Amino acid sequence: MLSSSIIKLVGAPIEIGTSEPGAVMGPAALRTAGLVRVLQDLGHTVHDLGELSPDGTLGQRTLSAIRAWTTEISSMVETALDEGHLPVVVGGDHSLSLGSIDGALRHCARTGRPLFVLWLDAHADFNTLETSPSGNVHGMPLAALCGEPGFEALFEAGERPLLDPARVHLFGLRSIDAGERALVTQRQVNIVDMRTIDEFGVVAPLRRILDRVAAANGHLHASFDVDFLDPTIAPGVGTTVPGGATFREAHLIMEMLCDSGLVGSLDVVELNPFLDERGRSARVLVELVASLFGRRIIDRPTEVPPLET
Ligand code: Z70
Ligand code: MN
Ligand code: MN
Ligand code: MN
Repeated sequence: MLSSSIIKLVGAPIEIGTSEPGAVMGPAALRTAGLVRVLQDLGHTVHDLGELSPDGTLGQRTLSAIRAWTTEISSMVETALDEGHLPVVVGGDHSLSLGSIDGALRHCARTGRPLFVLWLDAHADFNTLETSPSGNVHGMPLAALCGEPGFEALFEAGERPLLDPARVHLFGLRSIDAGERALVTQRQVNIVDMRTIDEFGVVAPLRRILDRVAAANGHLHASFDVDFLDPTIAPGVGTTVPGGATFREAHLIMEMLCDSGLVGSLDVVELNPFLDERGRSARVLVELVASLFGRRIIDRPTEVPPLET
């Protein structure tokens, strides 16, 4: 994480993309768990833009209501990046990434840097309106961003930069629908699934991704879905999938991302405080964000020193 950048924090309490109510309370729970204070205590300047609430979306569950969110989030993220700041969007369901990644793409289109996405999630979120078994838009944002057909209603009319599926890295995948499985293969999306993590741990696969982004001088957008974590440490999410990342794996990932200095924008999504247990999930998320933004146990040497004899 670049220590010089100002963090632009915005809440996106959207839950139109999911069938499980409660994600609307996500930003409030993260604030209650101390998100802003933790970042400030690490020495960061936080510009807290509060919670977005696009006109005409209250009570609406339509694609055009999602478009209103996409448009607002996108312009906030693009502006923040243009100003050299680091946007953090806290949700809210995963359909908010339509906006954050669209904004990052627009910014990158001007700077010429390639955009890479690290999608920390149990799911691929690469369904189309045709492949989706649920119809929930939070299972579709990557397909929409990569230009799969049928998503015109989610974006403002006119040209938009598309995400290159070959620059998307799914990480932690362990639940995928048949249609999206075929599609991610066809589009050559990069996948580190749970089996890979079980075989090799998180370090080797993540280092490969970070090396690739660094070699391309890319902008890395990290999108963190709570269900990436094992439900035993983060039960506060609409769709729990067993076999998720452990507390230690998740922290290590955040520490490696921090050390890399490559993350230029971040989403924290799908926290559902209504389903949480005494704030546990919100607290874990705040801890993880702290690790991403520079909290460490000790300023460590790069190698464990040899024992003195
Ligand atoms: C399923 C669908 C999903 C998040 C659940 C689930 C998608 N593949 N995404 N939770 N974040 O309905 O498309
Ligand atoms: Mn997701
Ligand atoms: Mn720009
Ligand atoms: Mn998910």
